Amino acid sequence: MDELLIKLSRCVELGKIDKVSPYPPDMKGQDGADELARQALDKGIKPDEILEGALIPAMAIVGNRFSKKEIYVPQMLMAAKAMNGAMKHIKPFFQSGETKRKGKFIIGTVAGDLHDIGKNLVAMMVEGGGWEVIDLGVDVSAEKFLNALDNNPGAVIGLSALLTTTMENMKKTVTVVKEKHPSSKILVGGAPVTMDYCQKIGADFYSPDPQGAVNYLNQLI
Ligand code: B1M
Repeated sequence: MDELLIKLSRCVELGKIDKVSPYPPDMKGQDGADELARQALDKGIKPDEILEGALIPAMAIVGNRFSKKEIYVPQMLMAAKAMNGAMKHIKPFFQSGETKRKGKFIIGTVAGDLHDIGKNLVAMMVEGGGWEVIDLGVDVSAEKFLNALDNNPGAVIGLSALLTTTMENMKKTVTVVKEKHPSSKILVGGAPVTMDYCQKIGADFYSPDPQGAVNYLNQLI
């Protein structure tokens, strides 16, 4: 692999955003994901190759480390920021159609629930996994999820809930969405949610963490 891509991958893994970013301290003053992605494109490396060869594998390493509790939320956030630093150079190629995403993922925290830290981490990791993410935010009604799916046929839906009281609204959302789109796929997660609950409400998959969500989506393609 090109030396630039190896370096870029390492920057994303370690959360080195750009040259001026002081994190991680032992990389101070060095180019980060932002500069290296630009240099890779300028060198003629295709955006697909940057994505598939450096950015997505780096985020998968980060996600797996987080699942194994080898790293925690702050490190994951830094990696996602570094990924975004590189992605700003790649995004125009998505818009022009030269580079394709794996699919669309609609995510939101269910009605009545304002917790969004976990939901945002899942959104960032899924985007880092090569998917287009439509983030509906927090306190999202079943109707809003349905409307988003109507406007983005074939998208996978992700529901997050952090309260035992709002988990009920996951059930409502699954019912409303599946009634109109029986073949749609719905992924659920959040601290009080379990595989048992997922099956009980007729959702398709439960993941305890962001990488599990990425793995589930990837096996749908
Ligand atoms: Co609230 N809160 N909170 N809170 N809060 C909890 C969840 C609670 C467990 C605290 C406690 O009592 N010990 C408790 C819930 C009890 C229960 O129902 N079982 C609780 C409560 C009661 C409340 C209020 C009702 C408090 C009150 O006002 N009386 C209130 C409710 C507001 C509302 O939503 N309507 C409330 C409010 C808040 C704040 C606004 C202050 C703030 C949220 C800020 C924000 O999100 N922007 C807050 C916070 C921060 C927490 C705690 C401390 C932390 C939650 C968090 O962000 N964790 C939490 C206690 C705790 O967990 N220690 C607590 C970190 C995050 C990375 O983890 O969200 O689990 P998590 O996400 C994980 C996985 O679950 C998974 O991936 C993430 C990374 O591994 N995941 C998915 C999440 N979504 C996924 C979706 C997927 C797949 C995986 O696929 C789609």
